[in-house]
Amino acid sequence: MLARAEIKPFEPDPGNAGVGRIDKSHTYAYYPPMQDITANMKGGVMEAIVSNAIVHSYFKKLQDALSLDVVVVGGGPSGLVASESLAKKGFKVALFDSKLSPGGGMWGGAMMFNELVIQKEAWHILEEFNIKYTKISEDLATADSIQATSSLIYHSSKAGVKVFNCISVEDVVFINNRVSGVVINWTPIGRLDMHVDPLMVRSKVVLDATGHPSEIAKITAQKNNIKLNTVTGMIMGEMSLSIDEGEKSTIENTKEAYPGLYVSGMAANGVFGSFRMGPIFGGMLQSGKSAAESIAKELSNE
Ligand code: 48F
Repeated sequence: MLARAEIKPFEPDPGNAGVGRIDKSHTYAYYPPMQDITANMKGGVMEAIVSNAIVHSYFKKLQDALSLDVVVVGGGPSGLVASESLAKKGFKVALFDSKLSPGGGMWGGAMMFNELVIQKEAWHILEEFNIKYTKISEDLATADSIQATSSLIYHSSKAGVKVFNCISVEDVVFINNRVSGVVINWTPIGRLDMHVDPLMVRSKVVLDATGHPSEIAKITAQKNNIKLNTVTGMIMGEMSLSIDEGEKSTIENTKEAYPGLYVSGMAANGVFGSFRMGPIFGGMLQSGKSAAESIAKELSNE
């Protein structure tokens, strides 16, 4: 191991291993180099190479995501569209989803009938993501939920979003009255109620796209004795089902809920108090776009 005095700081280069500098007094190891761990091995070389490759690539990806422009929490339709759009605008974005398969409530269509309904206003987003749709009227179309969900995930990753599955955001980083990142842990650790401390990811903005539970806004409000940008200053709560109202307000409610914290999709209606809408997804897709635009505007004005 290098003694502290031997560490010579230099600017981090994402392609290379070495030592980077955080500030005047802190240096850190940057991407430990891929070691040749097979040198003295007799047989079993492939097993070592495969493990080595996965560990090395994963940690490179994770280390690259420790300081970001935007963390998106939740890989449902609104989070996926928002993250893709922000990455395409050139922002550094990671998306964390607690499940093995991101996609949220989109896979299952309605009652597991795997078809979705999407309004005309969002057809351009389907086209952008290369999702086939079938018009059923002048204003409505259906799409296969498997194709739609997988396409959103694929294009979000392809645009440069670092997508992490099986990781839950359990809290936010809260600095100087601003949400400044997230606190993450493996989902099974929470489910098994294991007492294991988390890791932190810093970001300029966090987007709560956790769907119905509005988990990130809820925990931020509960823990920090703050007032959200809602009428009451608190979480207003989701209302019963009303498609037209719910769809319209999802887009209107996609906005900043607290400095550093935006909400989209069903989380937006949960925080600002509006209706659910069931298996119609145009509002979710448009909400993702709208979240990306507002966040990009804030970050560009910095
Ligand atoms: O619920 P979800 O699909 O969010 P959305 O974008 O879309 C809502 C629709 O699916 C549907 C609807 C449309 O008409 O009403 O419900 O608002 O996806 C939310 C994602 O967030 C993940 C969860 O696994 C899901 O994939 N998630 C929730 N809490 C956390 C989380 C958390 N604490 N950490 C990480 N991921």
